[in-house]
Amino acid sequence: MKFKSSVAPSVGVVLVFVAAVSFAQDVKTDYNRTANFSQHKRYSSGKVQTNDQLPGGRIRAEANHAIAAKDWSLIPSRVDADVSVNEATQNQQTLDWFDNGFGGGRRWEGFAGELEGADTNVDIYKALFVDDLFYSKTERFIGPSSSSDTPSNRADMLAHSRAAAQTTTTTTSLLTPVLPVAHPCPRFNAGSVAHNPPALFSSNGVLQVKFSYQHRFDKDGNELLCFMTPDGMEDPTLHVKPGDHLVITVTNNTPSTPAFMPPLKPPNCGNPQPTKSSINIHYHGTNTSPTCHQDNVIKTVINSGETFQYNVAFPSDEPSGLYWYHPHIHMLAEHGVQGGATGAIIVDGIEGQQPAVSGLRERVFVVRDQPVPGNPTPIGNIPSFDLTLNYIPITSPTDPNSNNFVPPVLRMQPGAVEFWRVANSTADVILDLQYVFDGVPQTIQLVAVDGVPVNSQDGTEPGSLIDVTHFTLPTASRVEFTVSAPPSSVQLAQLITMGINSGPLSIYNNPQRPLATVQLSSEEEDDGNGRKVGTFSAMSTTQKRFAGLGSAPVTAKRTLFFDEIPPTQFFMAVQGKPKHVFDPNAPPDIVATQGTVEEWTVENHTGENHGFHIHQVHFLVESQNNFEINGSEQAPADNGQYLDTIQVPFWDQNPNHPFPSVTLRIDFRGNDIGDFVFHCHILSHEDLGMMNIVRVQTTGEDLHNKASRH
Ligand SMILES: [Cu+2]
Repeated sequence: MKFKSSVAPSVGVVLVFVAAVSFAQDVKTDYNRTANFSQHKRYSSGKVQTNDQLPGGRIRAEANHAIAAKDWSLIPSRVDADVSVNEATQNQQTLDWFDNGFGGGRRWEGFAGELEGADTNVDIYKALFVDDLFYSKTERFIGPSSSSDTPSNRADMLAHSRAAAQTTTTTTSLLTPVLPVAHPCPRFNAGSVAHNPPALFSSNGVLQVKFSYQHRFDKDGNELLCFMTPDGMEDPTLHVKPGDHLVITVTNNTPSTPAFMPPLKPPNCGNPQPTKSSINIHYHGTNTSPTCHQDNVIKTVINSGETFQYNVAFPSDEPSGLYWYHPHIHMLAEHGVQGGATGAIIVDGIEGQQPAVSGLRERVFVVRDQPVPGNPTPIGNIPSFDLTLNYIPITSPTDPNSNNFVPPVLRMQPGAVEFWRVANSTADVILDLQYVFDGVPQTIQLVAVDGVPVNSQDGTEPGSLIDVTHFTLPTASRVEFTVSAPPSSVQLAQLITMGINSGPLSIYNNPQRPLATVQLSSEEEDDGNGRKVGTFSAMSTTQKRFAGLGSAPVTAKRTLFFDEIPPTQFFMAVQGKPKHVFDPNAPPDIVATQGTVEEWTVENHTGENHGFHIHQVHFLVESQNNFEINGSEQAPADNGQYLDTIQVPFWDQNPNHPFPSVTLRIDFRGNDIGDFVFHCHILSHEDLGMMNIVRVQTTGEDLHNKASRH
């Protein structure tokens, strides 16, 4: 049987064919995918493939919702675990699904293309199988797998959609919409010279920002998303000071789309009904409040045509460093972040905590990910996702054995020492940064991790820098460090990310690749956004939000763990509670008391890497456990620092090996009370349910609740 792609029929032919297959129309009706049908290809076998250009997360999210909402169990559990022993059966099942209807998306294309050679490359097959299996089933979820429940479900969704369209909160109606701007979401060509993103600075304690949330499609059919200011800045870096208010008025100027999940229960924040074009903004890493109009992601929904205002109060003890903002609608997080609607936040004044960076040239590098053009099979040097640096793509080779990556160019003056501030703003790509001269790793000096200057909270002032030769940067983490320009004798100086082993059950291929090539240039570069760190005048004594965390008494110890029933159900589980995919309407699995410190051990029970992130607070990393026995290395320099995101690498599946874990002190001593989330920050996993809620309440609330229960 050969499914090799050879025919690219006209749109008309495809639509006729689609109409002949009954559930294809249901897909159209329910999910407004008409535009994507023009992408269908026919294979010589006469089967049709939905070469759906939507990124994977959105489709997966739909399937996940369908499963949760309808209690379907169409996907065999743990299918990936026995692919190798039961391959013939799985092969046949997959082919049956393919024969029965639509394969679901670009991964199917890869699968079909590989099918002829599948026998000779079990690894490729296995890697693709999990995703393809899922995608093929996804289409069945969306189609009428049961003739009785689908129409009522569709009616429910349309009803939700209509209700949503009529809902206008008092808050939104009083605000003046931010008008869309022309030519949104511009992007650079490969090989461009890297400059800092545009930047906005607070004054008199406030940074006022207007954002028009917009989109467009690139030449490969991928949706690009961005926050544009009225004067045309794209996702600018937002500079604030401790104690400032960040006031963002944002209008969602993307097209209206149908509801895709049940409405959120009150209390709501904005629209109660999520749609596929909903937006909100998370202020990642900031120690701000999880209440509505601040850093609330669970209930904040801003739909097409709606305007919403944030007023985020940064605490006066916020450490200086690099944070970032990104959309955080559950099930759409991967799509929003890979679309590029993300930017840096800098709490200024780091020279007061790390005088070593006083007056240095500052570079802000926002590293994002996006689909590889043409969606080739990820293998060898062909990654699962391309990276970009400040919107300059790092193009990948088309030959898996080639090393022909094209990185951006970075111009440095000879002899310069610079301060580099790197945000891993990818959805799914773990980075392991290294600065390399002619193949030799250079020592870089760590200044801050996840927005907190290293050794600044408990150590003697000033916080001493940490020398490392590489740094593991999980998705959503930030690292800030100083580097020196290469001597003129160096032929090739690059910032690279080393390859990542994501684990035996991971679908992601993360090869080593360059992020930027340094060119010496004698000209002082001023691109209008270039900027130097402030000049040191006095040590800051007020930015010790986390001081004393290591010696504070621990009031509760908990064990949490990552678990999966791949390919669709991902869990951020709390030991002692039933594990479940994320439900925004569910009560929190952890209730903590304001003013306390807890110790959480977070285990990985799966065969792929995850990254633990908690909103609103940071944690002190006490230890990284059982990494080596499972085939991973501990992240250098993380122990003893205050992070908001940390990688927990894969369990190697050997039942004699203990699970890899991290032990963290979680700091609930701050001002922030309410419900907020902790989750895997590989966003495809978060979209599939790997998220949970913690409630921080005051002692009084705690007593009241106990009294009312008994
Ligand atoms: Cu994960």
